[in-house]
Amino acid sequence: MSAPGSPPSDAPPPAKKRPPHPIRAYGDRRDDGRIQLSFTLPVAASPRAREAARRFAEAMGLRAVLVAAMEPAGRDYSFFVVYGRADVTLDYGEIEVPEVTLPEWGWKEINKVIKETLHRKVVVVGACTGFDAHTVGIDAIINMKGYAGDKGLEAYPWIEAHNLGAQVDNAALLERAKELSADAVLVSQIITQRDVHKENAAALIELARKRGMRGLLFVLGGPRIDHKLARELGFDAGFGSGTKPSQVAGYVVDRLVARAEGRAPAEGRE
Ligand code: B12
Repeated sequence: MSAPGSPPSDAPPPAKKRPPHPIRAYGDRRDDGRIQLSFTLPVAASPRAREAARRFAEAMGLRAVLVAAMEPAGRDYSFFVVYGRADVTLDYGEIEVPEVTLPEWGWKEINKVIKETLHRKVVVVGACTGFDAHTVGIDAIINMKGYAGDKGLEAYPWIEAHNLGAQVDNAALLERAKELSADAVLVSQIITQRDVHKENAAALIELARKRGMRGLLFVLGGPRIDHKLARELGFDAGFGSGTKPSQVAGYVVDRLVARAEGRAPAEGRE
């Protein structure tokens, strides 16, 4: 747990200049720039299709292109694997990505911190929202059995967890969060076709703002979600593939404790 008086754990770290660190793709030798790329074209497999794949990769800027595999992928479609050289150098030193800072707490410690610091149960409400019916991810976080040997939030005596399941409307989720006086709202978005996850997640935050509920903690999760995207969509934090329930519980409790100690303001609270 962060010491009282220390900066909130989701505050951006102080800007520190990293030394230049140029990187190129690694194929057979360091800095050779060789990469492998796969894609599908809407043409039947044939010598012309193979040449189309080569030109396609060249048009993307690859040099010395080799079409390593061409496989039919249904009628009138072909799947290609190409190798080529990308003359791209990046300065790794310039790359900054916001990351969720998590306390290193296990089940026992999280319960202890809630009991001794907040003196009440933490209430979370979660759902897979919109058209999305993929419940396995939110179940992994909330349900008793948990994920990868890590107990789910329902297994924490000091957390009251409500899993609303699949295809939950944003308005219904907020309504339930209000009824339950929830501390945190957990949202799962698995379907990303046509960026529906972004649209749906941003709409939830917009609605929460309109209803004066943005002071709750909003956490977004799913295989294509990361902290940066979640922050851009207006959430407090984002979690991707392989997330364990104790990481989510630790994050939520750390934030609530930080707020209780006056180290972190509730976002959007007027
Ligand atoms: C199982 C499955 C289904 C099941 C879902 C059953 C259920 N009750 O969930 C069924 C058969 C219903 C289904 C249907 C469809 N599916 Co499907 N499905 C899958 C599949 C095979 C596995 C998903 C899964 O369970 N993963 C396991 C869990 C544990 O992982 P996870 O979701 O990533 O969750 C972890 C993290 O992301 C994170 N997390 C997730 N949510 C949250 C939330 C919070 C708050 C936090 C903190 C963390 C967190 O923590 C979890 C644990 O680490 C995937 C392919 C794949 N291999 O991933 C396709 C997949 C997701 N499905 C896909 C599609 C397209 C569909 C359909 C549209 C197909 C169709 N044409 O009908 C429908 C959509 C139905 C709908 N309305 O949503 C695509 C999505 C493509 C895209 N990018 O949009 C995938 C990727 C398959 C593919 N390659 O095309 N599907």
